[in-house]
Amino acid sequence: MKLLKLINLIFFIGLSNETPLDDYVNTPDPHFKYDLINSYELPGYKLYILNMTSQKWQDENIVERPIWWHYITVSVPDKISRQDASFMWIGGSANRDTIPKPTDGDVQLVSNFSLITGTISAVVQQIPNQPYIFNNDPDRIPRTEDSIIAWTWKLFIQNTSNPTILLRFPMTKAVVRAMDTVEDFALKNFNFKIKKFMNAGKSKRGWTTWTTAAVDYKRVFAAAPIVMDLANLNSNFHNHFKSLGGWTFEFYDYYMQGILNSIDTRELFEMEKLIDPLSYFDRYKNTQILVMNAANDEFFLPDDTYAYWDSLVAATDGTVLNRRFDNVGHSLDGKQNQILETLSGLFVSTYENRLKPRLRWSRPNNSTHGILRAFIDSNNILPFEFKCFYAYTLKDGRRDFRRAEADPDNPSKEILHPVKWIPTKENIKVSQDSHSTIYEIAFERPEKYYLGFYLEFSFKGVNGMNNIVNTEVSIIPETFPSDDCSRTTCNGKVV
Ligand SMILES: *[C@@H]1O[C@H](CO)[C@@H](O)[C@H](O)[C@H]1NC(C)=O
Ligand SMILES: *[C@@H]1O[C@H](CO)[C@@H](O)[C@H](O)[C@H]1NC(C)=O
Ligand SMILES: *[C@@H]1O[C@H](CO)[C@@H](O)[C@H](O)[C@H]1NC(C)=O
Ligand SMILES: *[C@@H]1O[C@H](CO)[C@@H](O)[C@H](O)[C@H]1NC(C)=O
Ligand SMILES: CC(=O)N[C@H]1CO[C@H](CO)[C@@H](O)[C@@H]1O
Repeated sequence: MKLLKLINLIFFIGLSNETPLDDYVNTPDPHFKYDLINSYELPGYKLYILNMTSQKWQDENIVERPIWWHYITVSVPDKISRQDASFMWIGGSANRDTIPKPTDGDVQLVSNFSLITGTISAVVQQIPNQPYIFNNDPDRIPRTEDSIIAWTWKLFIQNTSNPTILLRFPMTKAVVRAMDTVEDFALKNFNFKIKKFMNAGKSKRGWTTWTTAAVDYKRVFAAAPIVMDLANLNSNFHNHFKSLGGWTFEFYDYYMQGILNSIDTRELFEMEKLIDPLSYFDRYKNTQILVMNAANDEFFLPDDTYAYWDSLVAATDGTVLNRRFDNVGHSLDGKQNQILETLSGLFVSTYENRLKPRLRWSRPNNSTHGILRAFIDSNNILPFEFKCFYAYTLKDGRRDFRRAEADPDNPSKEILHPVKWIPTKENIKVSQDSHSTIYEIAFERPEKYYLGFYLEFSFKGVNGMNNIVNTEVSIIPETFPSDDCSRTTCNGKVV
């Protein structure tokens, strides 16, 4: 008995059991195929546009159009530095959009990436393959983005016996099939044997980055989920309610579908087991994860990380990295170049197994001050620059750092909420102990409103690119402006 248990432990240590998400993704679908539909010869690289059918999701009784297809744009640079790795950018857009062109934003991102790194790079679009009309939807609305996700969450919460109804399932499968497609295309056309991928995407595509890295952990060697860190969902829902006294206007679809009444229910916990990144952290042991967030995100809060960061550090042996972009909302508008630099730096340094920044921190607040203390090990590279960003919230009653808020007179509209993050190098104390260089900043607890602050470190990376990493955001005072909720008292209002 004991021996059997031990053997089981040895086999299963570090890997959660197969979940219905693994089963769904790994089940072959006879609809899977791809065709080359266009190509371009451009200075330094070629683009190949593929039309890939990933799967049939549900059937005609549930959805009007169950076949999922996707444009995949593959960028092949003339000068290839490595043939066995690739980058997959997870893109959105709708299934009625035109065939991708070299000037499209996502196509430019992967083209630039392939030129900088000398690797085949691709963007897969129509994740999800929207818009969608559900047959049991009395309004028969063509749904997109959060409206579809909220609808499928509602269907799952009503009847948890069919997990594949969750949109995360086909979204994840489509990206895994996109990797299969690029692998096959590169082998047949160039005789390159791609064995590993780095994945990245924003928002819903960021969540799909987490789940793809989980189900395909052997192939995904690096993953950068961007503006999507609501891991530990139920716990973070509480954080949102206590911080905002309601729900950000960006959660409108979830609010309207009554999803927020399900907080603390068995159904929500069932859903977490299937699609919450936290449920899959033990799959990321050998994957370089870089979590990128916006300091003024309208969906998410700066301290959402408190609910999962330590677990992620433990699961990845401390290799996980954190990047926060100041003074920008969920769209990350204007940060395209920095995202490109961060992604290409991550790819090359991980592929080449170069020394990466290793940053730890703690928040040893005392009775008068909020304190943030960051540690960089002595045997690591040191930053050539460091600074702090801090910001005050704007009004009573909310711990709210968003770029925009709901118009109180018309909650379906948003108005600007200009929280400003200010950079400073003053008052950062640098010291040494036998193991590390220590950077410490302290702020007095404000008498009014909330104060957020975090540290930023810039390291010299490969090919002249910089690696910038951040600590979590500290928020003082540590109190919350609103009472917590449970189940139906969570419905609240939109703010
Ligand atoms: C892509 O494939 C889908 C599914 O087979 C098809 O409906 C669509 O017309 C194709 N699009 C193009 C541009 O070939
Ligand atoms: C990529 O390259 C294009 C020109 O080909 C350029 O306009 C664009 O700003 C570059 N950067 C990003 C992040 O896409
Ligand atoms: C839940 O869905 C399953 C099929 O997935 C069905 O067999 C069952 O009857 C449904 N239960 C309810 C209460 O509708
Ligand atoms: C709290 O820490 C700050 C910063 O180190 C320090 O200036 C202050 O004296 C401390 N307060 C107390 C009560 O220890
Ligand atoms: C003394 C004190 O108030 N310490 C607080 C510092 O902040 C953390 C949260 O980040 C609280 O848990 C501590 O109570």
